[in-house]
Amino acid sequence: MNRAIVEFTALSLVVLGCWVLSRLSHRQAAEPDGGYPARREFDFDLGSMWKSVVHWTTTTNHREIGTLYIIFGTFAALWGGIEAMMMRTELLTPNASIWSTETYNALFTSHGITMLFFFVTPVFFGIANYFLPILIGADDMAFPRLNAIGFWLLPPSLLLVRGGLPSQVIGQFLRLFDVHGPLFQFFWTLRDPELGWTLYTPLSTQSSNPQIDFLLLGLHLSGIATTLGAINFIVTILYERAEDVGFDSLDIFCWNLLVTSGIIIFAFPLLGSAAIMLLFDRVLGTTFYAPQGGGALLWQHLFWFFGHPEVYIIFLPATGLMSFILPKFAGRKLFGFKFIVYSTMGIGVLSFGVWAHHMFTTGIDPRLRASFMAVSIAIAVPSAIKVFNWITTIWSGRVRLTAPMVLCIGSIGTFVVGGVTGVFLAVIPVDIVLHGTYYVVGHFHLILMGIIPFMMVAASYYWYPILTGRMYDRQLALFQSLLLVVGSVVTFGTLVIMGLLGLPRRFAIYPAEFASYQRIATIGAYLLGISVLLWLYNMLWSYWNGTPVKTADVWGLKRTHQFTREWQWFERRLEEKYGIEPTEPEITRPAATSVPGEGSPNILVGVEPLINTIPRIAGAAAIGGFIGTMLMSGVLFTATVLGVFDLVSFSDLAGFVGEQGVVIGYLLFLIGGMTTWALLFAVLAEYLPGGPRIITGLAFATIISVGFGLAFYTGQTGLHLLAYAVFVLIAHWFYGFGLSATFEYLSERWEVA
Ligand code: HEM
Ligand SMILES: [Cu+2]
Repeated sequence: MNRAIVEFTALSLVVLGCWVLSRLSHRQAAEPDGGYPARREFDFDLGSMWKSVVHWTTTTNHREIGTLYIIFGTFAALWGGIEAMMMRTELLTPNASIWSTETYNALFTSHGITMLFFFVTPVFFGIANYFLPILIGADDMAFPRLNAIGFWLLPPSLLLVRGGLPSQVIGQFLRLFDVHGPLFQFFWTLRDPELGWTLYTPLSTQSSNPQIDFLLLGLHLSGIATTLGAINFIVTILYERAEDVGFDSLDIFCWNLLVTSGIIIFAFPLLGSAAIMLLFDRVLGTTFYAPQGGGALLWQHLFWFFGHPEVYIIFLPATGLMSFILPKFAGRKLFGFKFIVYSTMGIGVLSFGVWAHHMFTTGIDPRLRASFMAVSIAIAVPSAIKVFNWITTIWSGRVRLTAPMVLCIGSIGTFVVGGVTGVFLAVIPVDIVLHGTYYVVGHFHLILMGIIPFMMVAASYYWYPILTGRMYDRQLALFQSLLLVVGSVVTFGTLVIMGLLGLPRRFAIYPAEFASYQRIATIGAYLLGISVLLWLYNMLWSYWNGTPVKTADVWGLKRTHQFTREWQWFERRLEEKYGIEPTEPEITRPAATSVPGEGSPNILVGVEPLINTIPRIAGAAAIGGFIGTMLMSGVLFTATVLGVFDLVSFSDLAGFVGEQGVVIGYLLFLIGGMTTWALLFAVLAEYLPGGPRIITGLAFATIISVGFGLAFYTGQTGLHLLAYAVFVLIAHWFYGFGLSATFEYLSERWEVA
């Protein structure tokens, strides 16, 4: 099939569908009721259309620019999403029967680039533009015009990066009319590149497709746009806060944006420089990445020095949204606010020190490799702190299962598996086996899909009343959220399994025995696609037909004193515009207390004594970790003797680290077990919720075992598989038990923790 035409048609159909839907829903739109006006009619006379074009292209209002960003990002998401569906359709059969292998290569390249640069960052910038000034009590961004420029650089950069597809469509169109000559040739030579989103040299220097040059320029331009935006956020947060917003009372979403913007400032200029050097190699004959210059490894170092921070650039705003939204529906304050801020900053710094974990298999010096392994594992600690704080926030809260909350919980689940698989990839021996397989694709999609769009959708529901003054269809939203979670787990969980079974990534053709797995993944992907369309439908339809909100306290946030600034702003607006009076709930309860069982323990009290006791309790924690790890090893050895756990391949893996592989591997395992989790436990021990610490320990161990089980799965089936899973679980329970029991015991005798 002709890919360009199919893709172009599908995208046009979705966009057209949105337009038709908005026309239809507007025709049926509810009559005005009382003080609440119906939406304005679409005006079709040229004069007013021109006026609104001028208005929207010249606006410097942060909320309007935010809206533009969100619409642009949604469009890019649909484009990239259609490509994802096309790839999964191709993978239904083991041979390349629907698209050619070249087309498949082009599809995964443009899918990745579109999603990372034109969907995720713009949508987060949109949300930030809309809400950041409101959340910090500013009138607008610090540099409104720079803000507008930052946005308007994006459409041309998208066109430069994705020019291959439109030009191919135009070329085919011209051919219909039998046009020849240089114009025709021009459109015919540009094609979507087939490089992968990492643009690895020497492929990217040698490929003759001129579209790659445009792509590099476009990436450069989008980098400039992103950097401008980041500077604006930083200055706005530093200088435009209202008098009563100090850094201690800056909300968690803005904190995350601040750190993200900081990372952007260091990461994107680097990408820009590296891309320009690549462009020079291609068109001016320089030799930056040629063997006589820096070689192909230079590109990889430069690219990943940008690339790893980039994954956090797109991940941190999502965690910010989670930390912001989750407490509202858990009915209690965010647990461990300070620790979440610290962990965010920690990630910001560490993210620049781990890039070479993407290059473990390139033959860099083993001693260098080992240090990158250590830092990569260390970066999991701040990520884990976030997860524990979220779980703990839910733990003794009173959860309301609205659509945003379903997405928050689903996100935590997918992030845990995504994060733990990441930790395993950070271990050199495991990475050597799994690098280049679907396992990696599963790892990053569980995070990229399982927290970023989840949180964007959650935010779109949570703030829908502020954005539109109406409520979305809640039933549909609940269904859509569930479908999104299920679709992601099915799709990307299957990818992890296929990777463990050894299927290499980035091939259109694959061995036939994987066909049924691929089909399951594709079905999951279609569920995702349907879920996205349902979301789009809900957003558009409810814009015209949703029930108008009658109070600003849509979510009952006043009850738990969580009626944050953006809602207060909304309340004032409702009163000014429609005369809707503020409401007060009958009963309120504290969102945080230190009384057990009532609200949350307040971590802000007593940070200092905690820090003083850390050295003392760390020792106790290490003992617990040692006992636990010993017990865990015992269970795993038993499982080996029974033949359900494959110790041989497990210890073979350790051999990759160095000569004394097995011993070093085991020592690493032991020391890791004794310190990492034990320290986490020690730091949080005082605040661990839910009654006995032992239950908490077991619960956390259960969570960790999922990732472990997946990572060290060696192909067991049937009863063996069951036994394997049971042993992994028991081993981790022993670990959790050893750790928490030691704590429980010591806390009575020594008053540790
Ligand atoms: C919890 C800490 C994390 C660790 C230790 C970790 C570790 C790793 C490692 C070692 C790889 C390289 C695998 C290989 O190519 O063989 C990798 C790949 C990747 N990770 Fe993570 N990761 C973590 C979190 C994240 C997060 C939060 C994101 C995104 C938001 C992410 C996105 C990616 C992406 C996109 C790739 C694949 C890049 C590519 O080859 O195309 N990771 N991760
Ligand atoms: Cu990385």
